[in-house]
Order: sequence, then C-alpha cells, then structure tokens
Amino acid sequence: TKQGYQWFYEGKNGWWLYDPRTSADLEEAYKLGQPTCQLLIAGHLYYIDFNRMIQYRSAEPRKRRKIKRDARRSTVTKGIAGLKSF
Ligand code: V3L
Repeated sequence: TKQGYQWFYEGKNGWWLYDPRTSADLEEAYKLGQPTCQLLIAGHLYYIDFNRMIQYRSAEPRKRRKIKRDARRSTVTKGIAGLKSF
C-alpha cells in the first residue's frame, strides 16, 4: 500500500478498498511471494489466493470475490471496507 499500490475487493458494480490493516497484511504476504494467505477480516477467516486473485471465507468457499492490486489513482472506489465514500 506504500509505493502507490492499493488492494481492492469486488462489490456490486465496483471495488471496495480493504481496511488499512488488512491491506498492509496483504501487501506483506504478496511481497513475500506467498501463493495464498489467511486473514481475519471482520471476525471471519478469509483465504486469499494470489494466483487466482480471489478471496473467500473458509466457511463459504464457493462465494468468491475478485480482488486486485492496483495503482492508487486508477480505481474509483465505493469506499473502504464497506464504509461508503461520497
Ligand atoms: N473487507 C470487509 N468486509 C468484507 C470483505 C473485506 N475484504 N470481504 C467481505 N466482506 P462474503 P456492495 C461487502 C463483507 O464475500 O453493495 C462490502 O464491504 C461483505 O461486505 O460472502 O455489494 C459491503 O459492506 C459482506 O457484507 O464473505 O458493493 C457489502 O458487501 C460480508 O462480508 C455490500 O457491498 C460477506 O461477504
């Protein structure tokens, strides 16, 4: 999330930013070259798959969301982690 990149997950008709703490954890795992990581997000364990660029809850593995790592200014966001920005 430094160096001008941010992490996003898919919402309805747009992208949400991850919360800053989760975003930092994602960036660290990504930079280490880990193929996957597991993160606690809002009290639920999520799997992140960096090869497929998806996230899903361990309890609901069929419900997947796309994720992306993208340049800071190139994506219009819905907000941060479910908090809408206007
Ligand atoms: N960070 C925060 N909340 C999340 C995340 C995440 N990375 N992933 C899922 N949730 P699922 P619209 C999203 C929430 O995939 O209107 C948005 O943040 C997710 O919240 O089945 O469709 C909004 O709050 C959902 O409430 O594990 O764009 C909300 O959806 C819940 O976890 C509506 O967004 C289950 O998601």
